[in-house]
Amino acid sequence: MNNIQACLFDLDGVIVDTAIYHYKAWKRLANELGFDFTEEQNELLKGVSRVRSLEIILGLGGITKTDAEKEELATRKNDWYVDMITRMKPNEVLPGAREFVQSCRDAGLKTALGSASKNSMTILEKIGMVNLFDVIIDGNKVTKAKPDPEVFLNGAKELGIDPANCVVFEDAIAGVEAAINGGMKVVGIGSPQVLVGANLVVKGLGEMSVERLQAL
Ligand code: B16
Ligand code: MG
Repeated sequence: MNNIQACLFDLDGVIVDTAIYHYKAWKRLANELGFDFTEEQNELLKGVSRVRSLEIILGLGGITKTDAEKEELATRKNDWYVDMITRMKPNEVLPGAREFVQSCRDAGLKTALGSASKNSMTILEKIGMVNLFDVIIDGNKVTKAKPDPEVFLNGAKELGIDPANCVVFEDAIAGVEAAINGGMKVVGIGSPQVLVGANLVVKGLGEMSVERLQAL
């Protein structure tokens, strides 16, 4: 039996599905730049930072931009994205996510958010989940992107829990690797073929229970 004392959650793809809003905003930007951007290509951006996402999109369109132009483009995309997420409702939480985070807390486990998104607070406020996390580490608080473990190690440190006693919930392969690199257990949300290395892979937090954590 392990000694899990804290659960650290990625946001996009684990608690909510904001990928569709990211996609709409990036597609609008690509179209304005004169090329298309498909939903399949959007998969490349999961868990990736805003700046890196823009670089991937510019690469797909075969376009080169200066750093100043890149900043302007990323801001333009983010303004459209923020416009959409500020209209999010509590019923957009993924099935079982709110209940599982609450059951972790009821069982005496600490909870933290570990997300690459600089818009994490806006999303948590809109879905009414700010108070379900003891610690919130978002894209404004880290300098290194996943698979670097910084986001999760900072979460564990702020919680005061040893990384070996933490479990991370992640939908992106870079996030699964970040958890492993940080010496933590990891539950993948998605496909076992993609999320290689996870201790367990489920389709969503609705399949999780505190009891299942003991078998990791
Ligand atoms: P923002 P996560 C990530 O969130 C998203 O998966 C990724 O698609 C996005 O580019 C990134 O946040 C940055 O988001 O532009 O809002 O700062 O999966 O780490 O919760
Ligand atoms: Mg994610």
